[in-house]
Amino acid sequence: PSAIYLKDYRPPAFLIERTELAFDLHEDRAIVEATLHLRRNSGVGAGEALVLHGQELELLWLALDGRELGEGEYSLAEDSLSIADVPDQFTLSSRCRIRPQDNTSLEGLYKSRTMFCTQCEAEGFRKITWYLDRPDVMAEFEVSIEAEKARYPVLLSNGNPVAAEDLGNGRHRARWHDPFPKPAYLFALVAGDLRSVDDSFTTRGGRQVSLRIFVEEKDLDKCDHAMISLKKSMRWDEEVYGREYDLDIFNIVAVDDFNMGAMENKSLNIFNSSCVLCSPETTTDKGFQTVEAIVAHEYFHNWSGNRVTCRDWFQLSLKEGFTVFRDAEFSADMGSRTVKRVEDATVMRTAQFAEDAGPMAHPVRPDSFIEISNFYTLTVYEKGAEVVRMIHTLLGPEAFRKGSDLYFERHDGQAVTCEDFVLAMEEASGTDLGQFRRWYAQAGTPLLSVGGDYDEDAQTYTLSVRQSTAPTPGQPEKQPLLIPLAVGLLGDAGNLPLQLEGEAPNVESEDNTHLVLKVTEAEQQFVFSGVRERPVPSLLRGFSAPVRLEYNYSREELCALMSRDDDGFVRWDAAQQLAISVLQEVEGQIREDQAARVDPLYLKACETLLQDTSLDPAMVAEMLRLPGEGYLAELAARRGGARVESIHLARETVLKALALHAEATWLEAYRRNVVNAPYAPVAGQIAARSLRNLSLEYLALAREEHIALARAQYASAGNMTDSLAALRVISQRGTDAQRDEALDDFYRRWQAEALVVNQWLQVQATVPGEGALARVQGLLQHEAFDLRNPNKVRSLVGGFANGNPLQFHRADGAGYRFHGEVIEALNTSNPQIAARLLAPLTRWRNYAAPQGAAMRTELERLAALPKLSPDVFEVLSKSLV
Ligand code: B3K
Ligand code: ZN
Repeated sequence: PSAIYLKDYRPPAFLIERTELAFDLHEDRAIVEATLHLRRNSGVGAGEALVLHGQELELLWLALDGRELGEGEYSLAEDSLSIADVPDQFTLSSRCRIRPQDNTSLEGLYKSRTMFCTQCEAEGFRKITWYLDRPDVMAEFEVSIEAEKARYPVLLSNGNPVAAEDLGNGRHRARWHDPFPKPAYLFALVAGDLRSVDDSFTTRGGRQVSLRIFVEEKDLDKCDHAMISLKKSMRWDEEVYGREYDLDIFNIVAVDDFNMGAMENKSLNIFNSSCVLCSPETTTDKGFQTVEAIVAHEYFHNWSGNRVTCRDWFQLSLKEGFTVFRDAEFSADMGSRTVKRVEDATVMRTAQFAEDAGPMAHPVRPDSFIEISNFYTLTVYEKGAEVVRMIHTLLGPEAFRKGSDLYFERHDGQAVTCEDFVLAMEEASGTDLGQFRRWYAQAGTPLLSVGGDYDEDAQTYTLSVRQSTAPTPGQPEKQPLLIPLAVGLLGDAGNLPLQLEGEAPNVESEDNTHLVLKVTEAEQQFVFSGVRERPVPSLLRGFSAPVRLEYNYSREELCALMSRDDDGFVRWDAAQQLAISVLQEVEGQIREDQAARVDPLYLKACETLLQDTSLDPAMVAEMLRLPGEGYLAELAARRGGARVESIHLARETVLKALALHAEATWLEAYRRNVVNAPYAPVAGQIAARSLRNLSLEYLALAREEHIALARAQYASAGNMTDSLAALRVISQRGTDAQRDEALDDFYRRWQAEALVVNQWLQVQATVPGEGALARVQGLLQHEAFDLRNPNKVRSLVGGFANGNPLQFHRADGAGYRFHGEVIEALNTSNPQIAARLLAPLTRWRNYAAPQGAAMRTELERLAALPKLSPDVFEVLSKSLV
């Protein structure tokens, strides 16, 4: 496999105006007839041959303008079909045989349990028929689907239904027409025995849209939340972005076997069932929030992605970064803005920064790839969203809205680039984003090192800021970026008014205590005047840029920020930094064989926080949740290599100290935060459950007797959030017998609910102790497990690698070997999932001996296998250089 480059982009030599597809679906095959109305792209394709994409297609027949082509008139290669001499305008018709039943890659047309469905993004359409499978080729689609009526009563595609016929022989046919030209990656088809929950929405402009969520009959009672979320999203996009829905139908279909969360196909969104089905009995609070966010995300794509799409896959963040920003703001508006920001910052700092520091590091707009499926990453999605957020911060909400209006209006119906987005933002706002553009091209996480200096006589406070970005693969030199650095200064009695020397009085925020500094140089100073006392700087407020921030705070200063700053993100961050500094200190003591001593200052600060009932319990919970072992390992990598055992021990030591120090307060928080109202996934209840269940975790650590609380909670829980939280505590902290009893009971109760069983698999993957690997290996054979189902693989295998650090990183390398063997099997059946599972092993450079070396050994073993998929090949080869 070889790389393709952004710099080699060329417009298509041919365009397709109309695409007619006819599917004939059978139990052992599908026949696909396609008629493409093609024409040369003026000025580009003169004299060029027509080259179509195709994969795993059996070509049965081919005709140009109605005349069948003989073997000498076209040529077939591995993944392409070329015809040398074609007119400037013509139709090309083909008939192919494909085998959806055997398609385990879950890309193209495949079968999920009893239904046919499709996943075409990025390049899956070429597994359906010969085509110009690239996003800058947009066509109007007409689709007919024929199938057995009894097995597949529901036949769906994009756009509007135009006909339904009974064919008399037990088969029937439906025809669909999508009036909006679209790239092939937005095509979708579903055929199955499905029921629907129906509703409707009237747009601001008065269009009546029929909304339907299609599921298997048994899941009809789990669609309400997704439907409510859909209607909220439709309203929100009208109110916040002025975007209305544009067809009379919007359909969602839930499928069990799906590589990603969901897919925004025009008017026919296909969802992983885990991202649409919800009920209080089977779904956690987190699950409800995920469903709301993903329904919104896919809906928002109708404008940011479908009406305006990407010119090529290097521009993926154009639609994904923007749409993630949109869904994040939606979630913030629906729930708690600060909690949402903290969650997103956590994903950035723990997972995206790790990607940026690893062998697969790439810019938000990558400049090369081998397999595009490997670039649906946290960098393209989440960092891409942070880049859009920074534009929002720099422009302000009104100018940003003008920019998005201009972008949508100017590019409606087009396939465009990230540059087009930035240009629209620049033009509408009059802001120069010249230097800012580097965020799209430069990989890696910038480091901001900040120092503060107070001059009591002059009453000035100087922030000295240095920025730098470490080299990433292929990018040894880095340039300074434009970084919006939101700051405040915390004084004894609250946040101080800010006045930058030499600038007009700060009017940016009402109380003048918040300011966004524009960092543009490698080194820069900002002087505040009229500062009457020595302040504690409150930095990177609201996580104003996706950077690592270094400031040498004392623990007292962190305590001050944590308890008194008026920025919620900074308070949380201070709590995290304090925890990290304590954890690192304890780890040092452990490694030196000293008695571990947890700083009482930290314990006291935490207890004070927990006692403060005026705070949002959700924030208190986030502040008292210790950073995970994976993140601590990532930090340790920069300090000489992570040692999993001492990191684990240190974390356990601090957890236990905090549990014991505040035992009575934890118990009080546990009792206080009980929710008596009927279950609802609303911010207030979610917050209470979150702090209550965190309290339970600490209590179980403080004293064995408190396991009884978890068992009682498990026995009486009326919702999945509380039930699963209790099960986790029992499995992590209870005796073997208590654990086995609870796990058996849980399975017996929920074995008919696949999504709940996945949670059960995940809980087991994280059970501590030597036996963990054997348990996980055993579960691979369990009736509830299926290697072909990505959700199950993620729960069990992903759950073990990411959620059981001590056992995954066993010194004997058995955890890595097990993981590698699963990847080996998936390399053949589902390359996308195989490549994703490689991520934890690619971090081998972060780990000290013996783990680091053993991880590398496993990667080398895999690299030596014959027949690697391009997906797996790309990750392996980049990880081993
Ligand atoms: N656009 C899809 C992702 C498709 C993944 C293809 N490998 C989901 C989303 O981001 O909305
Ligand atoms: Zn998306």
